[in-house]
Amino acid sequence: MLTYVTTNPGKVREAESYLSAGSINRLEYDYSEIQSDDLGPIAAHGAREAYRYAGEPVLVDDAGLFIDGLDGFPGPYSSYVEDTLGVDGVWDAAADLPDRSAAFRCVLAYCDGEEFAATPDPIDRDDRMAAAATTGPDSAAEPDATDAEHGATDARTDTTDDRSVLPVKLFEGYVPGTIVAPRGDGGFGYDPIFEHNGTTFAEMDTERKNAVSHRGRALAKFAEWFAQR
Ligand code: ITT
Ligand code: NA
Repeated sequence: MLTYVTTNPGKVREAESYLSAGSINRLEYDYSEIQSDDLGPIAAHGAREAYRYAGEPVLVDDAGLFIDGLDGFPGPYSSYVEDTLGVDGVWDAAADLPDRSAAFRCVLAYCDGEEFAATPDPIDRDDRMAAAATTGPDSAAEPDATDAEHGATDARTDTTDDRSVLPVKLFEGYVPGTIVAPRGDGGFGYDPIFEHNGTTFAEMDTERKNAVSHRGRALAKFAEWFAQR
């Protein structure tokens, strides 16, 4: 049984739809989020913490909206910004940009306390990131540039605790789109202002969103890998 760790019911709805309901538990555990420009280290740190807490295989989901014309804002701060500026506030901030292109990103971090087999040659950027972020005790003891970039930074700073080097496997999904005036009442979060191929995510049902979304793509990679685990 796999435990999906999140305080966000919208994420669980999408994961259940993708992985089939009944195959995951939801654990509403608010792990600590480290400061980083990158979702990978945040998710990896969260997965280690959640695994220590739950003691069973966990999947942590860190996501964000990145608006090109605002230098990637709100990015890793998407949750905080939704709570403060709000979705309408983000639309206001983007409305006058000459170019309103944006992307959603999602990083799924899996931890079950075990090592992972060597990853085959990466086939795209997302897979390269997943491969680079698979860390064990050796990579944590001898950090390299890839490590520092992609996810094990927190493992090195927490040297008092051997368990901080728990291996974590990352799966990234990305979807490009455009920021638009809010439309639709499905989905959650920034879905009403994110348009993909003429339709906002809030105008799509869960299945249709999963077929193209950042989370759906990350879930697809995870499911393919997990089936062989
Ligand atoms: P957990 O950390 O407990 O999983 P959270 O909602 O705080 O829940 P994040 O830290 O990943 O999740 O913050 C992501 C922010 O981006 C948050 O404001 C979400 O509402 C929003 N978000 C994430 N995925 C989204 C999606 O598929 N569609 C719209 N908004 C999304
Ligand atoms: Na969060």
